[in-house]
Amino acid sequence: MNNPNKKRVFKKKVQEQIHIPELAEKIISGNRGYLSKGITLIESSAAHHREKANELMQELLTYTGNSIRLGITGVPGAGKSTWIEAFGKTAVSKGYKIAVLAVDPSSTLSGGSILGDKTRMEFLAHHPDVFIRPSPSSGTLGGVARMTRETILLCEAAGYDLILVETVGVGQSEGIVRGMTDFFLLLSLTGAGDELQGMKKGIMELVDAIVINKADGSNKDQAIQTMHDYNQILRFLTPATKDWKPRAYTCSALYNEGIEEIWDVINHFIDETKKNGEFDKRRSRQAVDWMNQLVQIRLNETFFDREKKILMKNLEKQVKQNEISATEAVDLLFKSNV
Ligand SMILES: Nc1nc2c(ncn2[C@@H]2O[C@H](COP(=O)(O)OP(=O)(O)OP(=O)(O)O)[C@@H](O)[C@H]2O)c(=O)[nH]1
Ligand SMILES: [Mg+2]
Repeated sequence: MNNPNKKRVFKKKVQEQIHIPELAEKIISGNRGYLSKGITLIESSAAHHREKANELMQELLTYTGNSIRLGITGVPGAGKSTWIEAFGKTAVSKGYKIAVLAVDPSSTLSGGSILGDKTRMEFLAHHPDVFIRPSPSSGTLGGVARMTRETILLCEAAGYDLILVETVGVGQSEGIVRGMTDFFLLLSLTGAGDELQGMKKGIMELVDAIVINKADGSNKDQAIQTMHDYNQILRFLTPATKDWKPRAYTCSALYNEGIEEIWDVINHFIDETKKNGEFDKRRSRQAVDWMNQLVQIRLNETFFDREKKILMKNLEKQVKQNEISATEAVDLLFKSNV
């Protein structure tokens, strides 16, 4: 007779018995199933899985780094997924193996993932040289950032040499994706006049190129005008990458126009920055920044256990009501051994 409990115990055992060197070997050999397993391990919040995940990252470290990491941002509906489909098609035809990842801030709230959707990426979704992984759907944005960074490394170890990371341009997530990519692209639309006024200067100083999408049909002339407007503004901003002047371009992701031009721009950027050392400098800087952020995360995790969090909430109330000073509250927090 089937005993469901027995089944459950068995499944649990299998999960516990992750043999990291074997998993690493399978990932390096390019096995997609094992790559997915590795990513699932990385996305697990269980403490013993964290240890295993760290072990896996260590095993794979020497196989990582050998890719172009490309970040793409833009408002919802700008055409990011359609653009990735068109750009990815070009990349695949040139022999690249590509991984498409997403950082979706809303997924941490809703538990669902709207990005990295395969419906707009029909061609890529069915191509053997393409690996698509939607945004992790749990945890804080910081947690999602960690998972995505580690997923990039896993994909590189599996032989993917072009990594695309998509994010909605609605705030913090752009900075996070900029911090893990070599080239950062803003996909924009025409009629962005208001946007240009108050803009969003912050985001324009993060980008290496701006692409006005949907430059087709009756929208084409306006797209060209918008491109000129953006170019005017870009001239006065601090570039994100030393010795690189970000420019605006137009394209139609839907009709596959202007994609090759952007391909050339990105390649030119990679060549130039590799030559002048900025490519490696950025990667090193990102690794050190990342280490610092991990220290913060680890400090937070180890310091703030459940009891400390409760104490913190109580102390916050007391500070708010002026019953104790902020300094006194911090003192109590550090002295307490709850
Ligand atoms: N005319 C035209 N329509 C486009 C173009 N690119 C995308 N679209 C359309 O714009 C809509 C949104 O495209 P998506 O690729 O889903 O946009 P997105 O930025 O990924 O959207 P979110 O994932 O929701 O943030 C779809 O209906 C596309 O068909 C283009 O170049 N020209
Ligand atoms: Mg999309």
